[in-house]
Amino acid sequence: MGAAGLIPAPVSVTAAADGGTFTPDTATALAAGPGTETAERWLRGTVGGALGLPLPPGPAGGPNTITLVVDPELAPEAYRLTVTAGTGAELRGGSGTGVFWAAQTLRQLLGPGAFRAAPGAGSAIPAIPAQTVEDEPRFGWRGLMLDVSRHFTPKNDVLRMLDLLAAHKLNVFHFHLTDDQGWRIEIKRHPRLTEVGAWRPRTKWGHRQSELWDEKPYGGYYTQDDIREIVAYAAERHIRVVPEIDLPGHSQAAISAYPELGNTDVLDTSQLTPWDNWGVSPNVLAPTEDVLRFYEGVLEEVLDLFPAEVSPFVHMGGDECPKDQWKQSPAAQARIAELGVGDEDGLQSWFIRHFDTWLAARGRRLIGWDEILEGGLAPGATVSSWRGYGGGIEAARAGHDVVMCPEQQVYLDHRQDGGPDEPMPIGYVRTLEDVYRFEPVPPTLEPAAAARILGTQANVWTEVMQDRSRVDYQVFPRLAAFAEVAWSRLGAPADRDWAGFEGRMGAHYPRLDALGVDYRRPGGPLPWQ
Ligand code: TNX
Repeated sequence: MGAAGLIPAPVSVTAAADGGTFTPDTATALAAGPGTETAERWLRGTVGGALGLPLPPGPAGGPNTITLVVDPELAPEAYRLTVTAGTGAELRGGSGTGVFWAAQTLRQLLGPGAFRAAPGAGSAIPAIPAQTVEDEPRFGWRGLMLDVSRHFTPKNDVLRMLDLLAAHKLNVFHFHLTDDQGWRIEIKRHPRLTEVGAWRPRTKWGHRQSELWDEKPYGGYYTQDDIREIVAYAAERHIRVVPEIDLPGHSQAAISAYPELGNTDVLDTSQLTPWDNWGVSPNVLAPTEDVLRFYEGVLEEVLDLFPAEVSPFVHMGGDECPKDQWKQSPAAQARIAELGVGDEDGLQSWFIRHFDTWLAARGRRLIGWDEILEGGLAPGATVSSWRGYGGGIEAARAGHDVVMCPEQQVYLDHRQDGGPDEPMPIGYVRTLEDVYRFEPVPPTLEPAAAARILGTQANVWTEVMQDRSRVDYQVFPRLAAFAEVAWSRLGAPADRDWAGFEGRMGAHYPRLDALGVDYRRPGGPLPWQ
């Protein structure tokens, strides 16, 4: 274990033979080479602000200087961080992204004070031992999915979450923007999606300790300017944002805003409100050309808000689409015959294939939950494997890209202890150690198929998380273990150095404390949680 307790663990840390140290002080300069602007701004603003260091510009390699360099000899996300006794630190990355990850490591070496918003009283800047850190991520897709539909995450809390992802070297933010219980993104050509679809009349679900049942209206949404701000803030931190517009199920909020989107021959959809209950609404989209046109209009605005450089991927959901309404609807049955898609699974596949083609024509890629395998996978689709590994294995063997996020392993809404005091006691028990032993690539997978696994993400469904502190509690500290699984090469689950990780967490908790994260304490929930 490195003395600084780096998380995620780097490839290697080599202590310098001279045993000396480097202590940044007010004279420390920042020398930023071409392509390192994001790391420069972040170091000056975030670390400089925390420690009260102005970090004025200076010449590369100058005395007492932090030097940032892009070196194309390294892989784009790789970096080498060299701390030289008495002299300074060099952050050398394969691209601006690698330099940015090196800056995250430097912050950890600078101690918990570097995680505050301003210098704490008497917080001295620690001496950093001279050393070289070599590092490179295992996976290119290291993500977190946040459900902002079941409970709305205010914009500033989203920005804060992006900061927390960057601090853990995670680089994909999957933004679950629509669901039965609320539509959260402003769409100018369909204003009722947020005027009506963002507000449910009440919240009719709850758990023993979570007190969620509420007769009051609930909601919220992001304006297009909010979305642009979130996307720009993420890009500045080398995080890609993948928007999700979920269809053809999980669509009751949209149908309540525009009743013609529903199966009007079996239900008077004009009476719907966004779903006020837990679980999956039976009210799904009607399989019509008009519905496709409506969602193409939505996607045109989404593509404009989430440029391809930020993410080529658009998530179209496809999960848990109840088929009963299509079975009962004469219009849907007629469409099955007319389209020649065989059955209701074929209809679902027809939706996804349409948007796969539509997105591809615009230079984008469709990603969807593993139910999109049912009825035939769209040719260009990438699969988020959530019902276990099976869907991901099948898709990877068929030559599709895959993001592994099995609910049994990395659903952070699920409880982290089996005891009676957990404030949100749902789902599988997944302790910090369980997450640490999660392996995204099934060992039985042939190498060619394993190469299709882009990476992994943890998913945060917010049915039982009504505010920031609940989200913090469920996500941390498990996200630290998850980040290490996604970034570091840890070997087979049984061989992982859990004790070593726990030891490094001893250095990580004070960082989370300095950041004001309401994480679950190792001993269990605090009395008010
Ligand atoms: C399944 S994962 C869902 C979500 C729920 C979650 C609760 C997925 C694609 N669908 O709609 O929120 O379980 O754990």
